[in-house]
Amino acid sequence: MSSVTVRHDWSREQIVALFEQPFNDLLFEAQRVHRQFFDANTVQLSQLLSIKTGACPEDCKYCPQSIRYETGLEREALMEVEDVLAAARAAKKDGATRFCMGAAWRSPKDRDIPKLKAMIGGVREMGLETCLTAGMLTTHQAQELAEGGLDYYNHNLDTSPEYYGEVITTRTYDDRLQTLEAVRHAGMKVCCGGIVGMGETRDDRAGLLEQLARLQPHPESVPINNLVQVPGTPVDGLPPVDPFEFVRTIAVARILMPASHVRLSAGREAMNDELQALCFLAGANSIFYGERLLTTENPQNAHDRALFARLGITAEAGAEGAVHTAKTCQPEAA
Ligand code: SAM
Ligand code: DTB
Ligand code: SF4
Repeated sequence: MSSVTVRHDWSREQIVALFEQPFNDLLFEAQRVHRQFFDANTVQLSQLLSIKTGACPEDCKYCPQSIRYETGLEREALMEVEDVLAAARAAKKDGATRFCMGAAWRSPKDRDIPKLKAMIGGVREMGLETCLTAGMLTTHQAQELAEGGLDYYNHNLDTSPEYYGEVITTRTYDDRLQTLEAVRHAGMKVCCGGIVGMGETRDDRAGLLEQLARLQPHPESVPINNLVQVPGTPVDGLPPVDPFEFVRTIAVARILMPASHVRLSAGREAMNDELQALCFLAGANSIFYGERLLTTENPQNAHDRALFARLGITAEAGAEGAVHTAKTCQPEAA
């Protein structure tokens, strides 16, 4: 069996050719790659918290938090540090190893940085990995956050460069790449992925993965979101992507970025257990855990624990070795 090397030069044609393989061949290859870099039965658990909700000036067509769409979401100011830390404590108790704080901003204001640093420092002291997603960053802001102990910054490319203009007009693809560059420059780990199901073509999905695989180094964490359709957003009501095409997207991400954690991200609430199991088989080895994403629902913890137990999956140990093993998670019904 040939060993896998980490490459940054995949062409669009090569990536499309991976997508076009028979499903079984693609999953077999993804699983082969996965096993060279990871324990195939371990999944990392990240928990999200919306620390500042709604009224975002950007026009991302998928997002319930944009002020431009009537989604019925109540706007909320930046949370208090103590409330964020209480949520992080609960997430840790439930077994999450990374706590991801999300703010509905175009970019943070410099005056917000000290409060964000206090949140980051407090979460880190609990032994959780820290992640923030708060829009575009300047080089200086990225450095400040890194000094505050931020492990990961999440900033997605969302889709291919060609389709991007159909989804967002208030910031460019290049703006996003610049923020990713600032994050890297400051020495933080990159969490960067995209969304499937916004009316894009397979070529666009290949284009997104091509851009991600071109990043040097690859993002350590690659969230693949299945669009959560929210009434009031312009993409609500689009035909959902064929579930097998979603699994293919995960498998191709795994093959292109063999050493990265590929996260089966938003959209699990609308998936059955069998589809999620196929995503794990395709090489997904991280999920958002906890009953809420940012503003929409996610599966119940008990359900996820039961699914892990049925599949013999173990949650990845955190820095302090906190684990929820398949052995300790009993299925709801044997
Ligand atoms: N405002 C910041 C930004 O956009 O850079 C951070 C928060 S934003 C909600 C983080 C990511 O969530 C987006 O880039 C997008 O990929 C994802 N997202 C937002 N709404 C979604 C939806 N309805 N379905 C799936 N993913 C979504
Ligand atoms: C990511 O790629 N997905 C997460 C996280 N990064 C911030 C957000 C998903 C949001 C889904 C819609 C919502 O709950 O508002
Ligand atoms: Fe704002 Fe982020 Fe939503 Fe875009 S994805 S509208 S930037 S919160």
